[in-house]
Amino acid sequence: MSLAVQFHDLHPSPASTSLRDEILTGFRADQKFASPKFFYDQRGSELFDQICEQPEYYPTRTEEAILAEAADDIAEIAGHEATLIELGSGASRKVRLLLEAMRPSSYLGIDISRDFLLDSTRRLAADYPWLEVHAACADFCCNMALPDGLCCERPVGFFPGSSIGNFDPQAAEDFLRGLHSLLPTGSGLLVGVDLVKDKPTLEAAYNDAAGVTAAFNLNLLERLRHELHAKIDPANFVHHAFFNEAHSRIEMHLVSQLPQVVTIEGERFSFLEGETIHTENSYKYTLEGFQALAGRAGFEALSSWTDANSLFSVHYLTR
Ligand code: AVJ
Repeated sequence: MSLAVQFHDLHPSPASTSLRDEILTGFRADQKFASPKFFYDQRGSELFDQICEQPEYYPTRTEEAILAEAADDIAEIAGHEATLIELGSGASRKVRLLLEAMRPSSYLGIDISRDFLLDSTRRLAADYPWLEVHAACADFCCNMALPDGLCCERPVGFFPGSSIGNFDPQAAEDFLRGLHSLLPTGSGLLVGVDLVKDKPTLEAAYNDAAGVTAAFNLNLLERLRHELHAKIDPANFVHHAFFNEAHSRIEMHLVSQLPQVVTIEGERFSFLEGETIHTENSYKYTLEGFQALAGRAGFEALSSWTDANSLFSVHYLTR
C-alpha cells in the first residue's frame, strides 16, 4: 500500500532492440519500412494521445465505452485480487475503467517509452492508493519475461487499443502463442481488436482533419534526425494512409515529394519522387476471424463484446 511505483527492468529493454540497426535494415529494403514501435518517443506518445481524442479516430472512445459497459462482466470472469498486466500501457487511461470493478491486487504497466510510463504509472498509483503499482520499460514484441513473482498470482493480461493490429496475422498468432506459454493455466487475456468496416470510416480515422496523425507519422523522421543525426528533411515527405482491402489493413506511409538522397549514420538512401517509407500496418478483423486466430494460439475466446455499430471489439481469452 504505497504511492511509490515499483520499477522493473525487463528483457528485452528498448535499448537492446536498436533503433539504428532496425531503421538501417528497413531503409535498405526495396520497399523502405520502419517498425511502428519507433513512433513512440516522448513526442510520439503525446501525439498518439492526441490522435485518440480526434473525432474521426473512433477506436479509443468506442473501446472505452465497451470496457465501461463490460467491466462488471469482466470482473466476474477474472475474479478479484488478480494481477493485471498491461502491454503497451501508454497513458494507463483505459485500465482505470476496470479497476473499481475488478479490484486487482496489483497492476503492472509495460511500455517502450520510459518517462511516459513512469509519469502515467505514478499518476495511477496516486489515484488508486489501494493498488500495488509496478512499471517495466520493455519492448514487449519478443520473448518477454515477467518480473519474478508477478507472473504467478492470477495474472490477467490487458492488451487494449488494437495494438495487436500492428502485427500481421501470423505474427499476431505467434505473439499470442508466446503469451500463452508465458502465462500459467487459468490466466486471462483481455484484448481490444478493431473490426473491419466501410472504407470511408476506416480511412478518416487515419486522416484526421486536424492533421494529428500526419504529425505523428512525420515525427518518426524528427526522431531519426535527433537520435540518429539523420540528414532527412520532414518537409520533403507527406503522410499517406489508406485501407488495403486485400490485406484487411490500414497502411501508413511517408511519401517522398521529390527525388532526394537522405543520409543516416553515413549511409546514403535515395528516393524517387513518390517513393515511400512504409511506417505502419493496422490490421482489422472480424469477430470470428479474431476468435479463430486466438484459438490457433491456444486460447479459448470465452466472451467477446462489441458496440452497437460493430466498430470495435473486446475479447476475454483464457488459457
Ligand atoms: C496503437 C496500433 C492501435 O493502429 O490505430 C493510430 C496506432 N496509428 N493512428 C492504430 C495508430 C495511426 C494505432 N495502434
